[in-house]
Amino acid sequence: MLKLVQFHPAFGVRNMSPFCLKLETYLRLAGIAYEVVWSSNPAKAPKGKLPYIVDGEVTMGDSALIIDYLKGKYGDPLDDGLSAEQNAHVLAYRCLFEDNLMFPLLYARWIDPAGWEKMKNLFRRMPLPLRLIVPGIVRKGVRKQIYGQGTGRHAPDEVYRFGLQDLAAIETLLGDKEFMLGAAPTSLDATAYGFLENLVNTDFDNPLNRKARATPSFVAYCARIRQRHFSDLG
Ligand SMILES: N[C@@H](CCC(=O)N[C@@H](CS)C(=O)NCC(=O)O)C(=O)O
Repeated sequence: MLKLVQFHPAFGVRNMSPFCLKLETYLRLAGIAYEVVWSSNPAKAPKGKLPYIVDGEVTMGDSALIIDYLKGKYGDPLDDGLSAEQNAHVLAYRCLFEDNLMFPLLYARWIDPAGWEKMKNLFRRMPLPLRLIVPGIVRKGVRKQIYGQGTGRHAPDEVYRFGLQDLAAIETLLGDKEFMLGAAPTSLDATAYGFLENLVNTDFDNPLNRKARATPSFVAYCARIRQRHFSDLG
């Protein structure tokens, strides 16, 4: 059976990595059988990041490449009937989440002192002296990544303003629909749920989490996907 290698559950959500939760959601929405292999070491992944899959002889990293591979091998029950315009929306909004909102989200967790206070707990089971050294190294790596992308050069209120603009656009797209593009899920919903679940149902205290929790359509969307597609996990 296909193996999904991903981080352990944390902070009250199935996965605190939006990309791991995206891929697991995709597998569930598309009805592809899989088993989870838990990992806390992205260094062992083919591209140095989680999630990745092992499917027989195939070991593959990157959720977007993996979904393309899965569509080729198992068919495309989610996006098959989409028009060219709808496919363009899937791509554009996927990039809004993954290549834009991702950076304010990383900032809120790893750089904002309130987020960092919570994130430090992820390392609490490491043996000494690693527990004292590794958190700072990981945080420094994330800081470098955010600075390189550009978001890390902004003042906190500017970073959050960009993130809130993304959430406003996503709220507009969702409107009062069941899924991002209508009554049926598409692959965009895998990405959307991966991110929104992480904002609505974790208790980080920052403008992005607060906005997501205060947006009824986001709260209902996450509850709907949890109930329909993750209820077997309790
Ligand atoms: N483009 C990748 C992004 C995956 C990604 O950023 N994973 C993060 C967790 S959210 C990770 O493994 N970070 C560990 C690291 O960079 O060392 C995908 O779509 O799978």
